[in-house]
Amino acid sequence: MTEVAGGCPHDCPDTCAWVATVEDGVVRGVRGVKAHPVTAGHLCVKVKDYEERLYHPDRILRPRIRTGPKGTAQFREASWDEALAAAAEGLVGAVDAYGGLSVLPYRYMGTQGMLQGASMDRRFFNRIGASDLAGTICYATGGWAYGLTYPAWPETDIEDVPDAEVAVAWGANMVSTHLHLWPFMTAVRKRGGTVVCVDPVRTRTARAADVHLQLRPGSDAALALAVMYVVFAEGLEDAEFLAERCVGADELRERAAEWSPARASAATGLAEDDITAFARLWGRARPGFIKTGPGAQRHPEAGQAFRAILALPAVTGAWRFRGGGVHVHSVSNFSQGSPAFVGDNLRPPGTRRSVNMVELGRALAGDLDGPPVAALFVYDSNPAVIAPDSAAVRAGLSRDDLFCVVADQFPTETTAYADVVLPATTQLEHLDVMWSWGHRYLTLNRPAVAPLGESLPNAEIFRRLAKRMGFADPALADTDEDLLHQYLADYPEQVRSVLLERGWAKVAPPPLLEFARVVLRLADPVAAGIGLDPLPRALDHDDVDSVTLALVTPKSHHFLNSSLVNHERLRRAEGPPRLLLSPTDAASRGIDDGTLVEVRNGPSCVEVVAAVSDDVAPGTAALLSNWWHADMPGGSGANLLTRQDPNDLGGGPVFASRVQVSPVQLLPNPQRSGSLD
Ligand SMILES: Nc1nc2c(c(=O)[nH]1)N[C@H]1C(S)=C(S)[C@@H](COP(=O)(O)OP(=O)(O)OC[C@H]3O[C@@H](n4cnc5c(=O)[nH]c(N)nc54)[C@H](O)[C@@H]3O)O[C@H]1N2
Ligand SMILES: Nc1nc2c(c(=O)[nH]1)N[C@H]1C(S)=C(S)[C@@H](COP(=O)(O)OP(=O)(O)OC[C@H]3O[C@@H](n4cnc5c(=O)[nH]c(N)nc54)[C@H](O)[C@@H]3O)O[C@H]1N2
Ligand code: SF4
Ligand SMILES: [Mo]
Repeated sequence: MTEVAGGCPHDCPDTCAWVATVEDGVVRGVRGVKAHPVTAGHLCVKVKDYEERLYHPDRILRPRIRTGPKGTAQFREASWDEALAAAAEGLVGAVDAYGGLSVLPYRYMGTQGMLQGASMDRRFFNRIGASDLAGTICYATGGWAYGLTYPAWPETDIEDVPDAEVAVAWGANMVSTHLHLWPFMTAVRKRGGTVVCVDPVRTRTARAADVHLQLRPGSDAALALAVMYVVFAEGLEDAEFLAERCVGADELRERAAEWSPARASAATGLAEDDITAFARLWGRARPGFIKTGPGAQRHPEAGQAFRAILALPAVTGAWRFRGGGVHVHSVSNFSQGSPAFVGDNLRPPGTRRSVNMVELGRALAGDLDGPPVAALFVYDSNPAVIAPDSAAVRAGLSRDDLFCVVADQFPTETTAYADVVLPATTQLEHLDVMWSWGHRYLTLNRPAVAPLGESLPNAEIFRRLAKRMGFADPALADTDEDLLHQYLADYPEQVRSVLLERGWAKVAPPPLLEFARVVLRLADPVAAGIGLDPLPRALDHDDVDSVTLALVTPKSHHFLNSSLVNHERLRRAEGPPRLLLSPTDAASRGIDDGTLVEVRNGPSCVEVVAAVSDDVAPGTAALLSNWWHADMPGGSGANLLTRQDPNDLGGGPVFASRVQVSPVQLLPNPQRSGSLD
């Protein structure tokens, strides 16, 4: 029996360190590493039996070539030689006809590893001169808002949170999505502190918190400004911190003065007294800490909402104290690969083009400056399910004149459209190194077993493809070990040696500009330059109709985006897809618990069974993501109801919409299917 140190590859802020146990070349199990200060030896329900993913019967273990119409998932198996030849021919065909920019890589964080997620692939697409993909789909809006408000200022280290007095999960369902932060949040109770959850849904986190503020989706800015109203009105602000460290404090105070708890109550649906009580709690906390999740970024005005939330720790000077402040993500502690690492120097001279991944449907429809997308290469992502406006995405993927390669470990609703499918390895079969967006540890993952079947690590797939296409650049031949050492060169020797020896190592935050000179921007002229009100602004609720409901599409407890939805154990644990509806909204529509309902946004219609409960307030509905379309009664999932228009900051997605909900008429009706094709 041998033990191999590694870490969870999934797009989760925790990046748990694990050890795989291997016997006779077979992985018997994985378990968490107890000594890790954050992940502490506990793997979540999704990953604790990860050998199931490695040996899952659906794994793609040989290349496949399409034999039927796109979308029908009809393939024959092929050799790597044949598959690489076909992939190279398709890519060269696109480049010859329209230039490199007509090739679009589509990837996200199927794996968070640098080697299999952002190394040889980047070099390869740079060498081709492909379009760039703007990776906006998750955290762009919060990241931008943080950068605008706190230029060069590190996020609060989550290990310090127990020293706070109030810990707020603001649009963050961490008991499901960031499990290893939760003990640090609840530790504030040891000092008599309070855990608050701000969320339209009574999630697992809301239930476990001391206070739940169940606001309307998209109304966070009104709540945050009203908190500031009370803080300023009652003299709870840190005037010295505001004067010394912040620009725009006076303007912000004036803006906040427009948002009395009464006005915010009308906008948010919260009781006035609850808003005032929260404001006092926040204003008196020494200090307060806020964790914002990506979930609250899914709205048209989310950028402004985030700027308002992010101002709260500045107004009370929470940053002066250990554990105080805010955590959007911790990515800036890590290298994202130097320009040489990602192969910027390999790119042929000429123009670049950035395509917003949120607008994939439009890009595939030709709604772009410059050449059309003639070739699409998808890896580490499942856009047919996870990208907004699935109808447009699937129409684009169906184009006969689009050449499409998809590399994945499993058949997905995206591989169904591929001309060539390439089999990828899992984390237990390849080398990788992972940064984290929740904590400050790098994690090394060594392969526990050799690749199953003919599957290959992404980096090897791109190495082979580069060779097949005749690219002679030495950087395109670097091995995974070379890539690892090149990446680690961005860290101090001490981090490198600890990582290589122990499997995980804490990195120091980037050096601050001289701390005393750092200025927080509560009012921001840069914001005006990108079309935003320079001050965080909120909206009243008065222009909203009473017929439609605000739909949110948060994460499922047992899945990781659209990954793991194909695992029977997790599907059983999760139970079938459900639309959460309040008893009031259900009764007024003649809907009972268990009724099959249709959820409509304009012409788009999704069918799902209703779950009637107080977990959502009247006016809100929630459909957990990301079930695959085929898992839904009408054949379409949540993203049929979402639209491609980005929100107000950073090109982020709007995974929310206003929907009409009604019982499905059980009479035969050929138009009731939500099918996309
Ligand atoms: N189990 C599980 N864990 C995951 C994932 C998963 O799919 N499943 N996905 C991973 C990824 S990629 C990400 S980005 C993170 C996401 O982590 P979270 O942001 O915690 O997850 P979400 O469920 O998207 O959103 C959090 C909460 O925001 C609420 N919300 C929606 N709209 C608003 C709003 O306008 N205001 C406020 N205050 N709250 C709002 C939702 O009801 C939801 O409960 O989780 C990661 N971890
Ligand atoms: N409606 C709605 N839509 C959403 C969200 C939402 O809250 N609501 N959340 C959004 C968010 S926050 C995110 S981050 C995105 C996530 O969207 P994606 O990043 O696309 O995540 P997944 O759905 O998990 O798909 C990842 C795919 O990568 C594959 N994969 C994993 N490892 C490897 C590998 O090593 N090599 C290769 N070639 N493939 C691999 C997996 O098998 C899987 O099919 O979804 C977004 N979509
Ligand atoms: S999904 Fe997150 S919590 Fe679960 S094992 Fe992976 S990193 Fe840890
Ligand atoms: Mo995400």
